[in-house]
Amino acid sequence: MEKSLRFLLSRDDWYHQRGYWVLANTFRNSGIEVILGGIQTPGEIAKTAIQEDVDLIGYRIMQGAPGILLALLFKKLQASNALDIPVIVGGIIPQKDEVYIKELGVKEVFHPYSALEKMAEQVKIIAIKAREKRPDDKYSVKTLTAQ
Ligand code: B12
Repeated sequence: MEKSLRFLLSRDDWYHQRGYWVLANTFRNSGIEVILGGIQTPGEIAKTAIQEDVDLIGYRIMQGAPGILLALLFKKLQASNALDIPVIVGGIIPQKDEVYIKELGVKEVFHPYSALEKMAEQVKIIAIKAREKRPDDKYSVKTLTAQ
């Protein structure tokens, strides 16, 4: 049986919403099931991701502290044995922070003017690879194909 990819999209900021909605729409149009987390703390993101059994977490960060937020998120995921859920990040991410958050475990960072359809294809590959590596009993469905 095939299960479509499920992504959680969360953000840290009330003011800059446009990129978040544009991206949610792009992912949906490319066949991804999108869970809209809205504005969430790292702890809330980890909890929602596990409850909703998602294949990927997308976190939009605008407010200048990506290192702190992501260190917390990975800590929460680790505490729940859920580090196998890949995390991608978008928004305004300074270069020095990008290096650090990738060291923490972020799979990809998307900046302003990233091409939307290309992003969707890239993140699907990240999510599929991660799902293939998960233990069989962690998710009920084992196979899927990119749409
Ligand atoms: C429109 C805009 C606003 C609007 C937002 C309207 C809305 N509803 O979204 C308003 C007027 C509210 C606004 C306010 C402010 N803004 Co403003 N704003 C912008 C602007 C011009 C465009 C943002 C935008 O919508 N782009 C279009 C979307 C589609 O693209 P995007 O957001 O870049 O998203 C791309 C990627 O980031 C990524 N992505 C986006 N979301 C996600 C989510 C996930 C999960 C993933 C994986 C990827 C991803 O994919 C997209 C694909 O290309 C940018 C400058 C710029 N050119 O980027 C400044 C900018 C973001 N704003 C900025 C600032 C400083 C502010 C203010 C603080 C200004 C002020 N002093 O009041 C306030 C915020 C107030 C506050 N308390 O926080 C700075 C941010 C600097 C920073 N964080 O380091 C910028 C970069 C301008 C600048 N050069 O200084 N802003």
